[in-house]
Amino acid sequence: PQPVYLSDYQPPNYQVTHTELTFDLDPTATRVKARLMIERHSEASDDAPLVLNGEHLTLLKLALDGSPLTEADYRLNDETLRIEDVPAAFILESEVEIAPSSNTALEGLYQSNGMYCTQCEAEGFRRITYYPDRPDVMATFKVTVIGNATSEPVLLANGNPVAQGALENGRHFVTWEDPHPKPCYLFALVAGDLHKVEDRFTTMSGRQVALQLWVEQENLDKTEHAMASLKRAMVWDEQTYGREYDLDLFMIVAVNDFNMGAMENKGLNIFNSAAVLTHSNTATDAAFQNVEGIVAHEYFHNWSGNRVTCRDWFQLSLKEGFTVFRDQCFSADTNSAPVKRIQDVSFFRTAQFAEDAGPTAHPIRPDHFIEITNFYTLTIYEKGAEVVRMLRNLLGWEDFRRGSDLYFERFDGQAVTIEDFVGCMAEVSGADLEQFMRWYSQAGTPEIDARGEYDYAHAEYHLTLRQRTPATPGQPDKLPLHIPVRMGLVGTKSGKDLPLTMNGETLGKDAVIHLREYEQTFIFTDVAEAPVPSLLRDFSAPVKLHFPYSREDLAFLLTHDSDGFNRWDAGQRLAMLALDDLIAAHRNGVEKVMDSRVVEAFRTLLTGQVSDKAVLAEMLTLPSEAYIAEQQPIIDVDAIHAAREFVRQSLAMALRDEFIAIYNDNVSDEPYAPTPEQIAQRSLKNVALAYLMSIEDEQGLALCEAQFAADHNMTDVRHALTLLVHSDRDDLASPALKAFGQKWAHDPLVMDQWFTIQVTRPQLDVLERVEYLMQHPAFSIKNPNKVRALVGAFAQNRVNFHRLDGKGYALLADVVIELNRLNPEIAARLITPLTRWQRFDEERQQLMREQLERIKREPLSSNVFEVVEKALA
Ligand code: B3K
Ligand code: ZN
Repeated sequence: PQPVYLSDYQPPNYQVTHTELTFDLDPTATRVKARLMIERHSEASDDAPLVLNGEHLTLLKLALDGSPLTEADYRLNDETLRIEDVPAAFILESEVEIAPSSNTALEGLYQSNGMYCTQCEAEGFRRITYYPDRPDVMATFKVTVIGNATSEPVLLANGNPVAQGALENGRHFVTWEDPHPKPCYLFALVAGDLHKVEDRFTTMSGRQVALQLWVEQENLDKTEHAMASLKRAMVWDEQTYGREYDLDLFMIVAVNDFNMGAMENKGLNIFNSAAVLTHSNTATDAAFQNVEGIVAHEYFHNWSGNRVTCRDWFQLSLKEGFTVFRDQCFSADTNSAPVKRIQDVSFFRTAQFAEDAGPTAHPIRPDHFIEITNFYTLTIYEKGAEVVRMLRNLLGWEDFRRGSDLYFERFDGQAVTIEDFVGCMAEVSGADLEQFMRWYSQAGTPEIDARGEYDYAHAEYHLTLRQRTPATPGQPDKLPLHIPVRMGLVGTKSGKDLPLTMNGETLGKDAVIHLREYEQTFIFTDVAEAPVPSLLRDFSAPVKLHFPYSREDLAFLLTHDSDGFNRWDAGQRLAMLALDDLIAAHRNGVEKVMDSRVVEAFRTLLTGQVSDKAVLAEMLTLPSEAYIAEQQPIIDVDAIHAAREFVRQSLAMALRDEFIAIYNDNVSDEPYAPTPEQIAQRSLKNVALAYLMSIEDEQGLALCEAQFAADHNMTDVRHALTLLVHSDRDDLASPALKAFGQKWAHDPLVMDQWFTIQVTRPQLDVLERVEYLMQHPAFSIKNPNKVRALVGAFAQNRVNFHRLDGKGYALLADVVIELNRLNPEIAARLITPLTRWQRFDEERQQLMREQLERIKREPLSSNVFEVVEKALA
C-alpha cells in the first residue's frame, strides 16, 4: 500500500452537483442505482478523465447521458472506475450490486442484528457506489430506499421524507431529500424493525424541529437521557455559538455493531448503542455522562463538520478538534467544570502523551498516511481540542466567538482547511498566529523545564522556562512553539495569589505568559513574599511541565492554590514523588515505607477542606498505573503495581475511620438521577469504598456486599461487583458474578461490563479467563463492543497482559490476525499496546516484537500493515 501526501492535494476535476440513489435492499444482493449530475471544474482541462472510487462493488450497468457505456468506454480495477472522455456537464447512471450481510468491516452498507445501516466516514461510500469519494465534492442528495415491509418497516435516510408507498411482493419504499449539499461521507441509510421515541424542539428563530430516537423495541426504555441531552445540546449551541439547527427533522439511530462511538450523518446520526442507550439499572454514571457528551458532539458537528467541512482528510482535526472542544465546554457547563477538566486532562496525559511518545506519533495535521482510518486518534481529536482551547485562551472568548462566527459565515457550504479556521481567528483579533500554526505540523509532546528563584533583596521572582520537543518518527528536529502558560505566584506567608507585575505592567493575580523562544526568563517585580509558583493553570497548554517542587511546596499548593485544577495536580505530583520512591524500593528489594506527608495531605482533604464532592473524589484518586508508567523511563509493570497498591493500602489503613465516615455520609436511597450532585456523592462514596476494600477490611467487605445486594443503580452495583471480583475473596465474588451474569444475560451492553470486570482484575489468572470468555455465548468477535470489552480491556490489564511468558501478547496477536480479515479498522486499533514495546524491559521488548513480526507475516489489510510497519521501523 502506498501513502497519500498532503502536498499532492489537487482540487477535483469534476463536481457532483446532485446525487440520486435508489437502494433495493437484500442481505446478499442489494442493488444500488446512482444518477449523478456531474460538471467539470472551470479550471480543469477538457481532456481530464473522470475517476470514481469504488471497492467491493459488482458493476451491472453504466450509462452517460442515457447512452449505455461498454467495457471499451471505461477502465475498471479494484479501486477505481475511469472514463477518459466525458463532456463538460453530463449525467452518469450506474447500477451495482453489494452484499451487506457479509460486510464484517462495518464500513459502507452492512447489517447489524438484521437491520441495515451505513458508515461512510472516511472512505466507506466507495463500498456503496462508484463516486468521487472525497470530502471536497459536495452534492444535494435524493435517496429512495426499498425494503421488505415486514422486516424493514422503517426506511430512513438524510433530510426530509418526501414520498412513500407500497410496492408489489410485500415491498415498500420511502424517498428522502437532503437540501444541504454534503460530501458523501455524511450520507446515511437505515432500514429495519425500529421503534421511535419522539420529541420536539423550537429553535431560536421559532422553527419547529421533530426529534426522533430510533431503537429496537426492547431498548425503548433507554432513550430518555439521550433525548434530554440532545435538547440541552441544541439550546447550548444556540446560546454559546449562535448555531441553529437547519432541517425539520433530526434523527438518532442506535445500532449494536459499530466501529466507533457515533457518526454525524446529516440529519441522521447513527450511534453505537453503547453511546446512546442508558437506564439507571444498566448504565453507570460515567456512561450517562459519556452519552451526553457524544450526543452533543455529533449534534455540534452539524455546523463544525457538516455545514463547513474538511477539504481533505489531512484536515480532519479541523472538524474533530473544534467539535471535541465544543463538547468538552458543553459538558463542563452542564456538569462540574473542574471535574470535567480534571478527567479530560487526566485521560489526555495518560493516553495522548503515550501516543506522542510511541512509533505512531503524528502531528494534528499529518502530512501523509496510508490508511486514513488509522488517523482517528487521540492526537487528531484530543490534542486538536487542546489547540483550539489555546486559541480561545489566547484570544479571549469574545474574539474567539467572533472568529467562529466569521468562519461559519464565510465558509458555509464549503470544504476548507485549518488555515481557513485559524485565519478567521487571526483576522478578527489581529493576533499573530504564525508561530502558533506549528502546533498543527509538529508532532510530540513539548516539555518545559521551569526554574524559579526569589530574590529577597529586590523583591523579585525570576522564572526561567525552557522548552524542547523530543524527536518523533520523521521529525528529528523541532522548532520552538508558542506556548501560553497560565500562572500565579502563591505567597507562602499569606497563602494567597500575589499581584503579578512584569516590566512595570500589572497583570493581575493570574496571568498568561507567552513562551515563544527555546528559553525565556520572566521577571516579576514587587513580589512581597517568597512564593510557590502555580504553573500551567487549568492545563493551559498540552505540555509536560517540570518544576523542582518540594513535597512541602506541593502540600502547600494542594490546600492553597486558587486554581482547582492545579490543586488537584499538586496532589497528583505529591503522590508521584512517593510512588517514585516506592517503585525504586521495590526494584531494589528494599522495604517500602509510606511517606507520611502524603498521608497527612490526604487526611487534610478528608477532614473537610474541599467542598465540591466530585473534585474531592478526584483528589483522593491516585494516578493510574498507566499514568505512572508514562512517567517512567522504562516501564516496570510489577513495581508500578506493587508501589501503587502499597500506597492505597497504607492510606486505607491510616485513614480507615475517615473513609468509613465518608462512606456513611454519602449513602443515599434517593431514586437514581444522573445529576451532578448525585454523581458527586456516589463517586466520593465509591472512592472511599475502594480504599476500604484494598485492605479487605471486614467493615468494608460488609458495606461492599450490602451495596451490591441493594441493587439500587448500576453505578453502585458495578462498583461493588468490581471491588469484590478484584479482591482475593473469591468466595464472595463468584456467586455475585454468577448472579449478575444470569440476571443480565439478555442485555449485551451489561454483558460487556460483566466481561470487563472479570478481565481487569489484578490476580494472575486473567489470561485463562479471557480464553474461556471468548467462548461465551454473549461474546462475538464480529462485534466491536465485545472485542473492546473483553480483549481490549485485557490489554489494559498491565500485570496480566505483560506476563513474562508472553502469552498475553500472543493472545492479542491471535485476535488481531483474525480481525485483520474481518474488520481491519478494529484490528489496527487493537494492536496499539504492542506498538509501545520500546517502553518496556528487554525481555518484554523481545516478546512483543515477536508478536508484531508474526502479525507482519500475514497477508495484511492496509490498516494493520501501516501500524505494524511503523511499530517495527
Ligand atoms: N466522525 C466520526 C468518525 C467516524 C470515523 C470512523 N472510521 C465520529 C465523530 O468524531 O463524531
Ligand atoms: Zn467527531
